[in-house]
Amino acid sequence: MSTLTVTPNYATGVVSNFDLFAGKLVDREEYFSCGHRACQGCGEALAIRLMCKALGKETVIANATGCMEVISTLYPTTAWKLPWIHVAFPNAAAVGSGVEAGLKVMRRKGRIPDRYVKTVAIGGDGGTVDIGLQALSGAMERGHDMLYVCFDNEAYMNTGIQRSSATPFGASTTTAPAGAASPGNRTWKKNVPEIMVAHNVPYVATACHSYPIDFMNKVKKARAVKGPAYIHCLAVCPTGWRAESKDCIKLGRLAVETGIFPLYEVENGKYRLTVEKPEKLRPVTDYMKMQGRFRHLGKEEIGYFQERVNLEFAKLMNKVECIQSWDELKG
Ligand SMILES: Cc1ncc(C[n+]2csc(CCOP(=O)(O)OP(=O)(O)O)c2C)c(N)n1
Ligand code: SF4
Repeated sequence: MSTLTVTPNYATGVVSNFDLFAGKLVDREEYFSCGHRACQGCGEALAIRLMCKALGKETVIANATGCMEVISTLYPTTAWKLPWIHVAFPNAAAVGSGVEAGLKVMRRKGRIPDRYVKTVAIGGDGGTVDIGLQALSGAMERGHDMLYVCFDNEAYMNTGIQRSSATPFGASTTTAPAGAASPGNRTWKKNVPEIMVAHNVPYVATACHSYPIDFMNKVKKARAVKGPAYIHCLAVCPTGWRAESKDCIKLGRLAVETGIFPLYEVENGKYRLTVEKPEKLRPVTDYMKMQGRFRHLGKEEIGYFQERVNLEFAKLMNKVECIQSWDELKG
């Protein structure tokens, strides 16, 4: 699969020449097979399938426990057609680092054929932004030739919809339930892509399965990086978001069109929006009203949410417009 240069038009949502090119350029091989046990309309399972197509078969995956591990490996079956290692909740990045280092040494000693195999560590938001953050930071800091992909469904879904530090403000979860005393989750989503940028890794991106070509291009780019790379993929979870399965793709698009989850990449320090910026962002209520987890919110909380989204989007645009790449800075 070569890199697709077609990009979706923000206003129309149309990928120009998609029919002409996509069928030829996207790998038809499935590396994450059907028959797994994900809920209907699971965005995370779709994202995994797309990621695997972009990675291709010379790949090893270390997968922290979470929905994707639970639904894909019910003994004695597996949905994985790539070498795959189940690891504990906190240590996908640590195990990925070990795999990468091990492969390198075994190649050097001639124990395995000298060919390039990409190591990829994956985890949910709980496994990444909370309990796996230390291992992730270590792997990035040590400079392993490894891609880490966080599949962010915005809570600990497989254990019963507990909040994580990636849960959006105001969402009702089982550990941050909305009620008379609380509007649901009280904190703002932790910005892990920005934490990864601060590690000075060569490639950081945000993505969503609702923009499949954009996502696959980013995975391919990250795969080609010799060194650490990080992709933060928003994964719609109809079950935990109290939304309809049929709205999975629409919700991913609305997250982007409202500015709640902008799609961008940071290549050698240079920020770039990867989906055309709309003239005006859609109101956050377009996104919220389709999800039961926000149903209880009043005018005041929605007003705060909108204000903060505007601010975060403006901060990002500042970076896109002003920050130079490392090479440009060297002069
Ligand atoms: C140290 C530790 N604490 C708790 C657990 C139990 N546990 C397994 S998966 C999980 C939640 C995973 O959430 P997330 O990473 O967001 O993935 P999701 O299920 O949402 O895809 C928890 C709490 C564990 N396995 N290890
Ligand atoms: S709970 Fe959510 S993330 Fe987990 S399998 Fe179901 S839809 Fe997918």
